[in-house]
Amino acid sequence: MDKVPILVAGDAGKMRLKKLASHFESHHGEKPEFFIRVPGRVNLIGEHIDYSGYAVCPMAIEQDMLVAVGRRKENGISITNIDSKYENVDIDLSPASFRELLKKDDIKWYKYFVCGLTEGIELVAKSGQEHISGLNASIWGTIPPAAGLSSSSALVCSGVLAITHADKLHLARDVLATQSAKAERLIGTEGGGMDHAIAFLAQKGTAKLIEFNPLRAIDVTLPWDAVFVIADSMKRHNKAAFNNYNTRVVECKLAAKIIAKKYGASWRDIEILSDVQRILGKTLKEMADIASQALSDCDVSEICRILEVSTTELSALVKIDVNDMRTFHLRKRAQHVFEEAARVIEFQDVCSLEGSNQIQRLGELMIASHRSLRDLFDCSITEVNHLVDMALESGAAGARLTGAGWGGCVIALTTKDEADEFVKNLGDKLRKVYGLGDECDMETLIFKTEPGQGAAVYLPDF
Ligand code: NG1
Repeated sequence: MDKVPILVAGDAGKMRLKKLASHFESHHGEKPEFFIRVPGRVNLIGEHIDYSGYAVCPMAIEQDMLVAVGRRKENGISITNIDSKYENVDIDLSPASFRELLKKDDIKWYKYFVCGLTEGIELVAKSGQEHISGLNASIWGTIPPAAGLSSSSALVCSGVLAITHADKLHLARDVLATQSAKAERLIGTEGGGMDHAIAFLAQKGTAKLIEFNPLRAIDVTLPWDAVFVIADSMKRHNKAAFNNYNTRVVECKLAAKIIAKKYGASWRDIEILSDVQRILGKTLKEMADIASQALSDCDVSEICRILEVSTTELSALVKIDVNDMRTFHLRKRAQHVFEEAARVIEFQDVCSLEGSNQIQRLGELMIASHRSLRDLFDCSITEVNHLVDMALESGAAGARLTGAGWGGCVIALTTKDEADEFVKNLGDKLRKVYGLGDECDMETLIFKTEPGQGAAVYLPDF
């Protein structure tokens, strides 16, 4: 697979690079050598299924993390942010000091970048290359944090790319994506690989079907008249601060093991729901039926009884202390995963077969996806459900929660002809509901989005 492109910025991009370069120079006392740009993403469909091994359909967005980078002779790394609400930090540039910092429970914005540096250094070490002693970095992010648009992963990917590029290690984009997904788990969330994959594999003008094991990105050409709009519920959810995301990961793993055991497969080797589907040789529809028959809500003792293991053994199998968990909603979670995986395939099919009612069919799939996230996966909240309803009342063909959930953004589908009116209608509703005055720039809360470019390196030519 090819490498991250090294580009020269266009006029608009150059203005931003210059501003970041001047911030960099005033903090680090020298000019940056290069810039890294990693986009955020919006997931069109396929939510909470990447960590079960199923394909998802995201696209990169315009909002991004821009990082100015310079090597330095002295040991250590100095990280600053153009936004002064994010504190600066100086640390040793060594995996040991990174791991020490990541072990602490406090939530600091730069930890995501440090996760990326940690795994980036690992890649450099594996390549047999010497890694540089020090690095200066200044960051400018435009992705709203904790809003389901992958700001954290963009920061992680930036860390991996910054250190490997500084060390002159130009790796294939899929390798960088895989290592970045591994890196983000250092923060404590057991996420899938969607965000890092689209960050590195995105291409302007096309959404991507991202498949896992092995990682692959296939173009999904959206209907010519489709317009996607992101709307923000203004509710934030930092998934590293709560265990609800990891709980869903564990529920899906346990569902996979229990189905495998009930169907006589070697359940200890089964990690994820797509494994059990493959072993049983069933369709997604058949798997959804199996989930509704073979699974139910269970507590820890019930799961231990079914799998014939102790709680200690169970905790080791799913890599968390199961005693911290009460009820596992295995049926609902697995049913969502199999049905959502089928919706992704249908979404791609509808996109590839031009027809008169493409938009309507895509919209229906998005609505079904949202209902499933709300009712089966329990990862939506009242405000997000309300936003989806308002988007549909304002004329969207479909709308759904995007990203991990429990707050964040909604992605809505409309058409070229109706997009402006839709944005205005929904904007007016949001103003009323959120009680926003005329001074509020609605474009930060509701905006059209198009498939953007993946990660790139920029060299200063000014
Ligand atoms: P966001 O929205 O960035 O928190 C998370 C996971 C994805 C995926 C989605 C739900 C990480 C880094 N990201 O995304 O892998 O599982 O939730 O579809 O864990």
